[in-house]
Amino acid sequence: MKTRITILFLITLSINLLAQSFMQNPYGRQSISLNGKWDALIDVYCQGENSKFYLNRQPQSKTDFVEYSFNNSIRLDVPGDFNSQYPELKYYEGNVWYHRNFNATINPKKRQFIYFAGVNYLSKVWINGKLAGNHEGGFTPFQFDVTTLVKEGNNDLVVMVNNNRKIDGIPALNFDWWNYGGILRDVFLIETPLVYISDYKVQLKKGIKNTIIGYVKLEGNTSIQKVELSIPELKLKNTLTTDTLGYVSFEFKANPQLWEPDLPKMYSVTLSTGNETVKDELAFRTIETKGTTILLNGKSVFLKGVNFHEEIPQRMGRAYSDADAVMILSEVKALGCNFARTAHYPQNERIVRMAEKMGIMLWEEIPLWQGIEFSNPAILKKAETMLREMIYRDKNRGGIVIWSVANETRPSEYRDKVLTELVSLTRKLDDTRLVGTAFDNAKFDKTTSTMNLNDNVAKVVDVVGINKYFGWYNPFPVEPNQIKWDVANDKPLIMSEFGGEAVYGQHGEADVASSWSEEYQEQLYRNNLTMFRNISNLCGMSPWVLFDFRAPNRLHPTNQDGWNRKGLISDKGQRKKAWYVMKEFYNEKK
Ligand code: GCB
Repeated sequence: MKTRITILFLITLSINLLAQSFMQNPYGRQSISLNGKWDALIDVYCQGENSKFYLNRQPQSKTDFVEYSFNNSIRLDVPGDFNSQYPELKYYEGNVWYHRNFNATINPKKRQFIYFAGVNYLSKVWINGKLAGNHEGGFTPFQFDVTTLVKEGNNDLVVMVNNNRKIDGIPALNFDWWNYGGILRDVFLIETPLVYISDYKVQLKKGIKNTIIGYVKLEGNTSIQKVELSIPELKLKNTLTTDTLGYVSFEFKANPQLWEPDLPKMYSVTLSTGNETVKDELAFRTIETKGTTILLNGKSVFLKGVNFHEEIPQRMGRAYSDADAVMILSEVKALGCNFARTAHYPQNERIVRMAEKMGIMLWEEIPLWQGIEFSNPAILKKAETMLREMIYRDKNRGGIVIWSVANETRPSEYRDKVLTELVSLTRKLDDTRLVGTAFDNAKFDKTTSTMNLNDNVAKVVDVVGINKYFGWYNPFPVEPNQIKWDVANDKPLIMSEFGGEAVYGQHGEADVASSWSEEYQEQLYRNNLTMFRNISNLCGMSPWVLFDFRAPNRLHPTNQDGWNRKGLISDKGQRKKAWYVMKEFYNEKK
């Protein structure tokens, strides 16, 4: 009896760990794209809910009138942030109402979902005047089952988006990037059978190159059912049988060619029930640490990386398409990188998938960025949800090697507790990748000329990321080659950020920070690379940052004017002198 209860408890627990509010791989589904022009009302004084904009009411009689209308309103491109679409919206933070119509065909044997790949920050969705649901968080997907709300023919879809920064938000009130609001990413109407494949994981077992593990989860009125999993190129075809809750886990032998940056091999994988087929492209690789090294497929690897935001600087807006992903990632490759940090939030799935195809390992993190109110219990809950959503979405992306739970948070009792819980949740959700976080509190000890880090969270992660701006926010305390490092010396260390600002085409003294010159930035990079030679557990680096990016808090009128100028590449795409320093370093680095 006791064992049965324990087994039941474990099944429920594993299903709860999986439980998510959206399906795996929207791109492999039967869907209609709802991208395109949407009508929009800019609701500065937040009247829309009171006035029930979601009803999209039309005057009913000669004496009737309505004080809002989506007809002849401005129109916004979806996907895309609203700030970059009209000059008046550049700094806008607040409510925007989006509206569009779509056609649907009703089939009683099907379910309909509306799937949003990312809306910043709060969203509330109505179909035909009825609430479908709401979501908090700007960088992860969500979906609603709208089977009972959608009708045959023409349907009315209204979304209220709010991108106000808030003290209990993640990120919170202040962050160093543009607070782009709106329906930032793809929107789909997805049709599935009544019982459908909601989730699956197909990856190599932790550290084992010839064993594929995973699970399939069906959603709906489930019963014991067969699911066929096939990987034709490996001549693999397995028939799995779910339990009554629609869940089945598996483990089988296989000998895939392993994914690596120089040869990013991908396999087509198909999952089918009698009623549905979902296809994906998957990479198989192992990632582990051994002492102070990182092992990719059992071999030591140095992560030659760079940071980037989900932004197209030339367009001054969010990146959302495959073409955008190629633009950013081809510059990552051109620098000689095999690794990138998608700062500071889960970027769109197109970028993550493209990086994997192009052979770029990724560090992905949730936007727990400085200034977070850790003493507020709501924060842990929200952070857990964002972490679950990130890992849930990307657990099949072999290109992702590190999950990061935060960036630059101040140690405190609350913060240590929250981050430690997030680290352990990460491991429960996915034990096949490394867990890390970026710290900015490594300190220089004058008496010993040594960098130290005193932080409880560093003890619980697999890899320690250090952000250190020597040469910019702090001058080098002694000559770069004199600085010794004794930070987390029992595990791999990644210099997850370093750099300084320079305006492309601006020339000046290489030792004067306020010249904002390419020469100063170039020398700063050389000095940092000199210092890094003294870090014996250094396993990788990601300079800050690939492109100049927009940040409204950067107020120097001539050198910044709303841009963070730490890019190795300018907002117009020109490579600064420091770019060549990094390029040469990566070319030579084994
Ligand atoms: C940091 C942050 C990053 C900033 C950068 C800077 O430490 O992690 O988000 O943009 O410094 O430029 O100051």
